[in-house]
Amino acid sequence: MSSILVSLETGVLTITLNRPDKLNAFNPEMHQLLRQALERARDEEKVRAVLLTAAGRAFCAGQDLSERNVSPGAAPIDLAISLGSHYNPLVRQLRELPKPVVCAVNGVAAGAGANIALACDLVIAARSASFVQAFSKIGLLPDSGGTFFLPRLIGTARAMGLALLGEKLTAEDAAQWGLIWKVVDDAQLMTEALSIAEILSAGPTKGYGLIKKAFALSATNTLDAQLDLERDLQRQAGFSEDYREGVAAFKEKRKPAFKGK
Ligand code: LHQ
Repeated sequence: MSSILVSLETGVLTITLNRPDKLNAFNPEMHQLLRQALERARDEEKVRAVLLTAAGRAFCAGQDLSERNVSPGAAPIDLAISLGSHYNPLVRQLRELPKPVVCAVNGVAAGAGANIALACDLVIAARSASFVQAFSKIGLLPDSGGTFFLPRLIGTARAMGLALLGEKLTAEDAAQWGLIWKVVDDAQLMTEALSIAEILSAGPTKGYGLIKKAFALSATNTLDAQLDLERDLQRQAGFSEDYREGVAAFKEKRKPAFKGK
């Protein structure tokens, strides 16, 4: 059974983490297949939004801790190799994909699993889901962008509490804290997530890509630099077919037919 399932329907590429008996923990194969699926999302014009979710009761338990011999007696392992070759490229790929990525968190998201979810553009969680910065429980620090995303999303006080204590944050608290977009009843998760992904897949894809770029750069820009960036990106957006269609549809009081061009 493949550790990643991929299907394309109405412009939405649904990617499902599929190691449910391992709580969808990452092993090298799952990394490789996920990266390939995201490359497909980038390259195929038909793909206009991505929906990332997972099979079974968990979203993802982070690194598969049973993969290696980590024990007091064993030789030390260089974790930078795993981050450099797997997790960091994955986070960059999600952030740099010029198409929106919706993440439907169906259950617990722990360690790198939580931070991969937060690297997506719009996170929707089932009421029974939770987020755990489990790293400190095993002597590590949040990785996969955790130390970047957490303080920016919820402020340093809450980010530090989560990172130091490694406690479970319920999906409801995550939504209330502004860590994620929203929480829905478990039974509604996939319907709601798919409906959002379909709205996005029928939207102005180029404009969405530019929104992602502007937000990414705002993390380090001054206001002056960001204003210049908005000017430059808006020039590009204004040259898109979808901008012309959007304005025409508004004037004609009809629904726009965006082509993602
Ligand atoms: C697992 C795992 C798991 C294997 C549960 N692996 N089996 C990057 C670079 C390189 C190296 C280091 O890491 C990283 C990034 C990281 O992600 S580090 C953080 C790794 N992840 C964790 O530390 C999470 C560990 N798991 C947990 O804290 C809990 O299991 C969670 C909160 C995910 C779920 O709790 P429960 O719902 O209470 O389930 P459980 O604890 O009973 O787990 C169920 C089974 O899944 C159990 O196996 P068993 O044979 O007893 O049924 C766990 O051992 C196994 N499992 N996570 N990451």
